[in-house]
Amino acid sequence: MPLKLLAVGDIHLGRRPARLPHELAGDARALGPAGAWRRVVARAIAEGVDAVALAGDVVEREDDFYEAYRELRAGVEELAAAGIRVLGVAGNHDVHVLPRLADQLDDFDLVGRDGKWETRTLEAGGEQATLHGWSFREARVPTSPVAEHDFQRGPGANLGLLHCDLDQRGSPYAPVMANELRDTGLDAWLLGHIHVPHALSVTRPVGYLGSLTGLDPGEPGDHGPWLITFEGGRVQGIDPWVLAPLRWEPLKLDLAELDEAESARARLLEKLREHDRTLAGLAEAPRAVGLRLRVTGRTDLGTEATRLLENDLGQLLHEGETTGAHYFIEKVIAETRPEIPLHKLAERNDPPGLLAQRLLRLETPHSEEARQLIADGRKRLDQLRRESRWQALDPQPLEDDEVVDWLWRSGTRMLEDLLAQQGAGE
Ligand SMILES: [Mn+2]
Repeated sequence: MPLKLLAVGDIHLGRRPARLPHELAGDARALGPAGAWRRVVARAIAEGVDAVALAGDVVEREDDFYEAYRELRAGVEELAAAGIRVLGVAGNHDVHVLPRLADQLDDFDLVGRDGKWETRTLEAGGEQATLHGWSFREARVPTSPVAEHDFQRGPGANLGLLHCDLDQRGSPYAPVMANELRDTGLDAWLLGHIHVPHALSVTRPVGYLGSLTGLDPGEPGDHGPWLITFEGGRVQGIDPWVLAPLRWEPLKLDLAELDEAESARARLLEKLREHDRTLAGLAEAPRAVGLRLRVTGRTDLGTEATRLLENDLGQLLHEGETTGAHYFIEKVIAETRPEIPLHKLAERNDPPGLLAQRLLRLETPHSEEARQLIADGRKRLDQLRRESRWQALDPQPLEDDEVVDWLWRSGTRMLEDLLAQQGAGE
């Protein structure tokens, strides 16, 4: 019988998902980290794992003590009652609150308290494994916790559980280089901190578990815990259990040759039916899916269709036939292009021609000409964002693709308007 450990990345209990449509807002807790944690507990028990390990940032903020306490206690008690051990290390978000929680919860074992490495022996059905763990002792740790430590192997396969900033020299969050981890001689390293999961596998057993659930639209795709199995003193399997109750999904909707703007919605539904079938293969299907919709294709109805889809923001669109998941649009990114070929227009020297030439440059965003255009666009956008009335929104720095998106949107709209004006004058 293999030994089964369920490894859980950053949970961030206490955080609520933002941008939920009105009808799901009352469900925010069940859709967020707390709901994801409950799914972990239920499935760990159903699948009969031997231990659950938490890689830090279990709690969002130091003052989320009570909510985290309720959720963590409920889960830990259920797991303990089923004979499942629960271990964890503290990260930079829960450096004080996680040890305090551990003091309250007899069945939660905090490993590596106060920045001192500790080991635990896991055991089941004659199989053993050794877990090495280290916990943050203060919110900022500018040195590598691995560098000065001499790792002594314990029984069975040996794995490290650590919250750290991988390959970010100079980071204040326990910077660790990949070669340092390799040099420890352990068989696997399960890491917390970065929310994008690595493609972990038996041949690539070192990396980030990823956040347990996508905490915002910037954390799209698969999220969940990982099942680590040990047999014959070795790591035998590393498998993701994608089970987050809320999933953020980038989706491309091609509107080429649209007959009327309204048909964009039918195309979207068609696409969602197809997409829903692919989600049926996950360990547990999401209850809600937030779409970042990228509308593409050459159509003169792009602007109108985009406005229609933008009107659908904040509404439930569809209940997946296969999974029952509720779909909603979180954001529409307009990338449709006018039906008139830009290349042909770009040969002209009138205003539409000049505009077409600039839009074409955006097709190769790394070219020198495009970079100049993006830099100019960013300057203009930053000026707007600095105006005092927007300050309360605390704007994040603009990504290149957001600038490109804005240029596309305004440029193609303007081009459509220019061409419409010319058409009217003829
Ligand atoms: Mn985190």
